[in-house]
Amino acid sequence: MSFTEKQETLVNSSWEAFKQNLPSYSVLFYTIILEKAPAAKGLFSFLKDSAGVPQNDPKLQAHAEKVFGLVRDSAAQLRAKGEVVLTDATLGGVHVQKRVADPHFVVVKEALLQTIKEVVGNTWSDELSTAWEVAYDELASAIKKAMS
Ligand code: HEM
Ligand code: ISQ
Repeated sequence: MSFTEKQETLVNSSWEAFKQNLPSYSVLFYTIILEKAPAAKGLFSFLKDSAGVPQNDPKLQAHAEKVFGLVRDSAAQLRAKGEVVLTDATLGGVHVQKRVADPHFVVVKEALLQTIKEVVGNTWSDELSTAWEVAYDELASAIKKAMS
């Protein structure tokens, strides 16, 4: 099934809500990732030297915003042309260098979906969740392809 206008709208509106409170949602995102994969802490330059997840770190926020923003872009691309083409040619190399593997992509996906669930509160729906999931999966496979 192709990515619908409704799905793109659902992703866009929750992306806007995510950005409204970036400081707290970005901390939530990393906190969930580290709960699921404690060893991932050492991978991130902006996490490895701090005790927990730094609460007011512009770099951490910018990285989280970039990840969610790329998933949002992926939704727009799926809607416009039915496929995701990486706009950042360095994305494969960065993740190869950090030795990111398939199970990590599952962890980041679950953390992203749990964060969005928190962002949208009682407007959460299966349809919204599926829209983010599809956009993430297509982006993740484009990154994995660039890694191989
Ligand atoms: C770096 C995006 C999946 C770990 C980056 C960068 C981007 C990015 C844009 C460049 C630096 C930045 O601006 O943040 C994504 C997207 C993903 C994804 C869109 C999934 C669709 C993963 C996964 C892991 C991971 C699964 C493993 C836990 C890292 C690390 C860096 C990085 C460790 C280097 C961060 C640093 O500068 O210290 N990623 N990534 N990424 N990514 Fe990912
Ligand atoms: C993956 N790649 C880059 C940045 C990230 C930030 C948070 C969680 C996962 C990430």
